[in-house]
Amino acid sequence: MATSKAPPPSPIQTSVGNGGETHQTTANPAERLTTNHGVPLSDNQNSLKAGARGATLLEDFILREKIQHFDHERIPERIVHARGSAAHGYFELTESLAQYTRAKVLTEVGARTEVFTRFSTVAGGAGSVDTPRDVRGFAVKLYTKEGNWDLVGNNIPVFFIQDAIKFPDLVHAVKMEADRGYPQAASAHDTFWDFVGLMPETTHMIMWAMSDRGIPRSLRMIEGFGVNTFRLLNDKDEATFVKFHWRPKLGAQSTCWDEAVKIAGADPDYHRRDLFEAIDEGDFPEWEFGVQLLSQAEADALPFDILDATKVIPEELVPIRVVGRMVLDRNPDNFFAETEQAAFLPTNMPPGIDVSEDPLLQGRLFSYQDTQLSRLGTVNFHQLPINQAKGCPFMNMQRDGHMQTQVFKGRANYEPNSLAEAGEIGGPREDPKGGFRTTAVPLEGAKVRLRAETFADHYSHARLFFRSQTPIEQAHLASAIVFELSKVTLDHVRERVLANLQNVDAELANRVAAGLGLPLPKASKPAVAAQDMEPSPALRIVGKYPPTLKGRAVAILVTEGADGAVVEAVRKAATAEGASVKIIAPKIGGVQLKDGTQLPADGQLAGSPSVLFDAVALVLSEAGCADLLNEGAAVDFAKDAFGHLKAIGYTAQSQPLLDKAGVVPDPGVVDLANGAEAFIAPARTRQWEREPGVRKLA
Ligand code: HDE
Repeated sequence: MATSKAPPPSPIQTSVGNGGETHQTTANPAERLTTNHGVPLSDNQNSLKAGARGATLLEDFILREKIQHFDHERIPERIVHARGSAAHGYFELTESLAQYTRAKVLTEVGARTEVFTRFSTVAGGAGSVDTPRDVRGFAVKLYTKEGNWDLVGNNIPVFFIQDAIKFPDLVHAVKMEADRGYPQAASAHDTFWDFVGLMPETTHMIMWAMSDRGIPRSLRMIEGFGVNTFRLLNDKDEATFVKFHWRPKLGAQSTCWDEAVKIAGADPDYHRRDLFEAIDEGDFPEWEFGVQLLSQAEADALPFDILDATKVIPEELVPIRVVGRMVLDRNPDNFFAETEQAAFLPTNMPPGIDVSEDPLLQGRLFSYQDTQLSRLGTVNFHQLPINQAKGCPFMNMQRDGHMQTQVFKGRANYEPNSLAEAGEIGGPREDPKGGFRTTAVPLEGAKVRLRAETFADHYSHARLFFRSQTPIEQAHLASAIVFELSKVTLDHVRERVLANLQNVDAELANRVAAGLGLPLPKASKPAVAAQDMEPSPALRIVGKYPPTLKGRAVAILVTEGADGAVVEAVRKAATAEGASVKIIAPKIGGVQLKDGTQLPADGQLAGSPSVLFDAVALVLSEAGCADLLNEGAAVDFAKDAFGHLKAIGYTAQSQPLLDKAGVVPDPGVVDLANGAEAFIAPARTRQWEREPGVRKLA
């Protein structure tokens, strides 16, 4: 039994007897509630009525103002990337790129630039869950000294389509189907795979999205990519092509599909909570910032077109130079004001950074500004605190419009003007040397609606990706396609995808067909036959992330009479390695340990399934374990931990629960009598070798 503590003192100080409630009042002008226009309120509990039991009066402007504000509290959610969470932090340059760019943010080594970074899913609405199979958005707003730089990327370095004109079709196809309004946040349905089958250019991105990268373990464990090719422009106006990369210190890590599905129910806010809590506890997520740089000649020598966003530049061909880092160290104060109102624009670039002719990027240059107008409702959205340039002033002759918050002085709202000559305010002027300049790209050719021939190869890079994966990842990828196509109801859609997959890799197509239990149709005819490229191990996740407990969560399941010394040993060892440790008990009040001391619980068993943790220790008493044998949540706790390839530490008294859950011995199932360290070693990673014994993969 939990010892009863006195409840914390109530903040409520006075009672005014309005129906028995109590509430705080104040006479201090600095503390008092007011209307939006500053009129102090005497009563925030009761509307104005004709008699205590009478109808409410229209006269009640206080009620009307409050309700009306509430009625308008929502703004349109983002059309894509609606669900997201964000944090503040800083970017620090560690190596100068002055040879390539004049952007101060990339040349001033050691300087810190404030950032606001928003992570998101793509397909679901703002209220959807955090763990669907989906691409993750990785949008960074850097408040540089020369204006905001928004690097609006994803956790996958390529995209589904080559030309922005297909974006509305792609998004319509993946979002909920138009007539039925479902499925929410899921690509496993007819219209998405219909689009995929008909648009072979999606194939490479499909490989990535169906790989484990589509189901990340944490937002702190995703890579980020600028995706589109950009240019850097130096003092001499010489241009260099550039690809931008973010690499998480914790390594890119994923969940298992079955786990991701269960997390969606157990904690729809899994990623959001993880990010918020980590930052709150001072465990700041960090990424390396890297660039791939290419001259025009180097780009021309590649066997693919760097303007095609469905292509990846393998690190083995053009190495990533790590030149900086980003640390997120502060949670937003207010979700709406900051995360929701943040407006990212790929057009936000300081002088020295420029776009390329990538037709996807070219479309993005229009779309984001346009979206912000519809979401935020005014051309003045750049004045919202989260969007305002912080590293430098912003000034021009743009005036007026909805929600103008600046009060300009003087008559000069046009440029050029000579009012300064008369002693009046003249206003800002151009800076031909320091201002933004566009790369002088030579133009040629006729005005056409055409896809470049250099964009025609849709399969070589998909093949490169698949063949670069470890066998474990290949099996996950094939199984994900089987899962998704099994949700498709139209035979011809499945067949078309199977026909295309053969151009990627015959073995992959065969495995998917076998997983579906369907014959393999004839291969489709590609516009250009796929080439074999040198596999790129850098494209894997498995084997790349560091074996560590940092950023990982460990649960210790306890019952009444559990051995406190074992609990303490596991807690100490895991905490020392950087894990966040939670005590899970049948009741939230905690348990009384064998030695009579009370152990408070962080979570109640039914609400804290093992899917929420990376490794679990079962420290049960004999009686406690016997009791849990009839508790489905406890059996699932052990069964899922095993099925999701997690390390399981156990005490001898906990063995019956392991037996009931079908947990069989392997190197990841550790008797805690061998010491907590023996459990920590396998807890640093997943037990991939266990997988063939627990699930059938394609
Ligand atoms: Fe976006 N995208 N996008 N996108 N995108 C939006 O802008 C668009 C693309 C990305 O956290 C929208 O403010 C077009 C690639 C992120 O607020 C919209 C095309 C990449 C975010 C839009 C693309 C992205 C968005 C919706 C094809 C990776 C969330 C809300 C040409 C490099 C930013 C908004 C945030 C958001 C348009 C393709 C990343 C509709 C037309 C490629 C991370 O304007």
